[in-house]
Amino acid sequence: EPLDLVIRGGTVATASAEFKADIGIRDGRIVTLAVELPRAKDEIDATGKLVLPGGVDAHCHFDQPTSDGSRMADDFASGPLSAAFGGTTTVIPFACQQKGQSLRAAVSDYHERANGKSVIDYAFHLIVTDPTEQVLGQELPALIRDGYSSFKIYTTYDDLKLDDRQIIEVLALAKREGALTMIHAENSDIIAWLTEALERAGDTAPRFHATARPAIAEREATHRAISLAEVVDTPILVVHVSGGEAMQQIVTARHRGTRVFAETCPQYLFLTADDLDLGGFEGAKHICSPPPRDTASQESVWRGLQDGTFQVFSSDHAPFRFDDPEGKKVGGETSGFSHVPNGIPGVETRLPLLFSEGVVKGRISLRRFVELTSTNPARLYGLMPRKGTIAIGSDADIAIWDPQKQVTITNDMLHHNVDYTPYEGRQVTGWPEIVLSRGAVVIRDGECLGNPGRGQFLECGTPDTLP
Ligand code: DUC
Ligand code: ZN
Ligand code: ZN
Ligand code: ZN
Repeated sequence: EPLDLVIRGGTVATASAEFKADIGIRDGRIVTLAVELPRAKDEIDATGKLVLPGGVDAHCHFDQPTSDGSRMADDFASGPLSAAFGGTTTVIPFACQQKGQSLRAAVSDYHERANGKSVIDYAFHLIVTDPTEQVLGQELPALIRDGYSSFKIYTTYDDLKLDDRQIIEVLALAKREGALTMIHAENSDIIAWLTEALERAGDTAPRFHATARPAIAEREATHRAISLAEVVDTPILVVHVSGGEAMQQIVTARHRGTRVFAETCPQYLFLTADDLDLGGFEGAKHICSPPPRDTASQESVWRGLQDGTFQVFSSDHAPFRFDDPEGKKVGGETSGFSHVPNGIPGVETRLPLLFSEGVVKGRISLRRFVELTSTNPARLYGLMPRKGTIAIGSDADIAIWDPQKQVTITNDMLHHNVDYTPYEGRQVTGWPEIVLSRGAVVIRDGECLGNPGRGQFLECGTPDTLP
């Protein structure tokens, strides 16, 4: 049977190997890998290029309602489109339960939001904010079996956070049902107390967001989350880890034998708290939680990417426009940092930033890059072997990467609906040239060739949390 497509002459990289091979694709899947394949109906010349499994962005927020009157700028069309332009072929955004809402209702709501829009495949993590008896006893176990096998819980934000008892109940359920719990770890009361003190003193400029959410608040909640997971004896994944203090809790726990996984994001490599201090309200562009810290933290995070402390590198794309009363300015420019929606865009720049500063500059290997950005998230969230690798039988989700291309990042070249990028003016080496989703070219030379809605919903299987 003839092949639909051959990707010829490139250097294939997976999490475990780099080799020259042609890739044969039929019906959207990789069916052969060989040194020299016969001609196919369609051919892509990848000579001089890297052929990588498309990125899996396991932490991004699209069209997620907020409680402060703000609105996310990206929906399930623009978010995945922007991801695809940056070499990502699978996104795992969140379906967030509102307090008082059934989890099932939340899931159908997000399916409606996503239906017919995405250009690439997507799954959902749940966000559990209201672990009632109904949710823990019936809804969540059924949803886990239906392909929603990971969920996030919060230790902060009044409308999202769980107390320790609730966290234990949720973790016990994750253990029983074989799900993976992701934890946002920041001590809510420390933040509230510091915020009130800052506001009383009139210190409400954007940079005080970082003062109000110090590393110690993250360290304490990370320690506590790990302790609760140890009591239950179940794995957890700590999301958006910002620096050395929280990392130390994770490393120490792992030495005790706890299965604690960790994620970090571009903002902790490329921004510091000084980026919240740009004069006037400008710094609000970089308000996210946990906040970016200092250059020593950036170095710690790089070390963690090198030494295996981190398994996953995600964007935490949380898109709010800057110059917009439904964005960063929802509370007005003078009402202070505590009224600014938390989050920054980054779904399109995630891979180029890590490739350029990590692989090109020799901080991490190409294999490690693939592992952190594609293979590990696919594995941990139950999408392997369909996603996250280049192997026979896997979906032909592939980024053909030009490792030499020089790009100056500017917001007008990006495809999100946000009116700024935190990385404006930054020079990078390496950018995806062609992106395939299930064997179809969706991006070529800066053009989208895939229709919105061609992306499919993915049911996630059991998370692979073995060490
Ligand atoms: N946590 C996230 O994961 N994203 C945006 C804001 C936050 O606190
Ligand atoms: Zn979070
Ligand atoms: Zn403690
Ligand atoms: Zn997030």
